[in-house]
Amino acid sequence: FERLAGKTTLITGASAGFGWFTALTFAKFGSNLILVARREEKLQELKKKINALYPAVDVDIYKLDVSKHSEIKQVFSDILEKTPHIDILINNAGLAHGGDPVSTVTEESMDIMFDTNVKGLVWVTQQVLPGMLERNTGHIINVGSIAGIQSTVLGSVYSATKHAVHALTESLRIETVATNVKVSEICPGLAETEFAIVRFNGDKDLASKMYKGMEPLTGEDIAEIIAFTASTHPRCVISQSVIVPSCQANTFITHRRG
Ligand code: NDP
Ligand code: 8X3
Repeated sequence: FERLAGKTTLITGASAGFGWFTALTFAKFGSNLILVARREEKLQELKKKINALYPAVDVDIYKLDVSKHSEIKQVFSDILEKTPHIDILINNAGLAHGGDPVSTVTEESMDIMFDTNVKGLVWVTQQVLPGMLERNTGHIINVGSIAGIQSTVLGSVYSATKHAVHALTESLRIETVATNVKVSEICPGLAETEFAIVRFNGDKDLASKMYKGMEPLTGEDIAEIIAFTASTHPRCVISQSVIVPSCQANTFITHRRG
């Protein structure tokens, strides 16, 4: 992962789960960091941890709700004024809100998921991509999902948002093909983070049932894949990776004990 040293990486959704562990992994290999999420206190905790473990790494944190376009414009004017050169953008912030079918999904759930997972990703990309194109170098890594390949049982609209992430990632790769900007998509399967707790509105018992009788992926597993994706030779792009726990064959088939 030595190609990460001295780079500047912006991670959305760094206050928990994949984003948190990706920040720690990138810091370990010497990348400076810009970390954004809504929970500033969690970002402060992470910054403190990274400062203690890797004192040579610069860490800036910004409170940002990526579902709010005007907030993105405001916060990025500060980010880009301080750090105009961002090498790697990891569009990771995202969530599932409930698990309702198409027939009953609410307007609130639709808006939260599309505004965060799809629109937020586009608005953040619009802030960072122009600089990358101007410098003719950079890497955008979008966190999609296995649900963006095959819809999940509980995830009608969530799956739709992750299918949209896939489509946008492909479009972005087409749009940047004549440049040295790389575009990658990471599609994890079942991973135990705060994801299920958020999906089930804080119900930890319901959340833990998602992983009953199986060993899910961890935030560290996905962080390692993202770091590897960001570390390949400039001529080499990992366009899409699907990462599942060894007991998960695809979206539908997971082997569980008992
Ligand atoms: P977590 O819930 O652990 O982390 C989600 C992160 O996204 C948090 O840091 C949260 O920060 C941030 N976030 C959510 N909404 C917003 C918002 N509006 N603005 C800014 N940040 C936001 O989940 P994961 O780490 O598992 O999820 C990360 C990504 O991986 C998501 O895109 C998810 O869809 C995807 N994914 C997850 C899988 C899983 O099984 N866990 C599988 C496949 C994909 P805060 O609340 O502080 O804003
Ligand atoms: C999340 C995948 O299967 O947990 O992106 O809904 S799943």
